[in-house]
Amino acid sequence: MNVIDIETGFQEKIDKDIRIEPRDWMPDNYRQTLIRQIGQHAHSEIVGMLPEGNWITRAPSLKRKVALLAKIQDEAGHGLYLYSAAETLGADRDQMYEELHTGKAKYSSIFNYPTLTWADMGAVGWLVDGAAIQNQIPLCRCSYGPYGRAMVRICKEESFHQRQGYEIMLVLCQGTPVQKAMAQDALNRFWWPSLMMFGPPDDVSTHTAQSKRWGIKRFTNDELRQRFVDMIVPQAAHLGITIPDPDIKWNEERQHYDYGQINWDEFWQVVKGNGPCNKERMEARVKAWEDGAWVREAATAYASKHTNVSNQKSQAV
Ligand code: FAQ
Repeated sequence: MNVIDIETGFQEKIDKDIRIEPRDWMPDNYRQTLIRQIGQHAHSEIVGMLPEGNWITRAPSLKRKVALLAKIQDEAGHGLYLYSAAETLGADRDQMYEELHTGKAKYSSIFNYPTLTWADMGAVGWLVDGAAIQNQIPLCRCSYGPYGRAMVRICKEESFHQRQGYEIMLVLCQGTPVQKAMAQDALNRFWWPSLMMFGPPDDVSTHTAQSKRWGIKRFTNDELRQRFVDMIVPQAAHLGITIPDPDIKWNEERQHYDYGQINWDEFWQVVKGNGPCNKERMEARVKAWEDGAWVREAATAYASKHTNVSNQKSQAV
């Protein structure tokens, strides 16, 4: 079989929705695209712990604190499944961390915005996890097996996160006028950055067309963004708060909500490292990595001692 036949066979498998597994042949660009996307996704989960971690010590009740801690631990778990999925493609985890810490690897723009009030914990769960779910449910059908399977569990947990975020918003919106104003302010600040999470518009997105052909992405960035808007508008109405976009209105012909212009300059500034918290986020990750050096050294020493002992035992047998 020549290379063209192998590539054709690979695409036929994808077109028939047959999963690609780690030991299967795959084009190098397919592998690299997945390592890039899964790596960025893993980094987003890990950096995404920081804006919420900011509120653990200030959660308004024990119940809220326990739920927030559990959510943040879930995000850590998601990062770990995703790093493992990238490793099945030959990526090296330490190198992925290195790329994050030196600013070479991207992570989601949304986590470079500050969380200023408790209501932001509601808005992050409702909007950020809500956007994550819209984007990630189709990824459960990703052509690459380990990524798709990791996404099934991740999506179940993200759905729970969204419910708890919405419930925080609901309680605030049914509370005092000051609490409701806090919820409105959180929506005002997180609305546009949440729309940006879906990535650049389709006519600018560099990877979408090829990723769709390969069954990595099932929908375009704009399609998923529209689904998100359609889901959130009635939920905001139920909460009794206003989306900060005067152009939001139901379009009978399209059977979708129209929405206003996204500030793509702001998006690219944040992606390039110039968002309100990029520097702070990276400093926190690098510090955590450096502070954890002794744990990694101890684990490596323990593992090598353990391996030596079991080698000696098997030699004795
Ligand atoms: N931020 O050609 P496209 C979460 C980059 S997890 C920064 O459209 P693609 C859980 C993109 O990488 C949230 N960069 O790219 C949680 C590319 O740059 P490159 C993360 C962005 O890959 C909740 C360039 O722009 N989710 O929230 C962004 O086809 C609460 C051109 O873009 C995932 O990662 C952005 N928003 O589509 C945790 C899901 N958008 O690599 C804690 C998986 C685009 O050429 C609390 N990823 N860029 O240098 C995906 O679905 C895709 O990668 C997209 C981007 C849709 C994000």
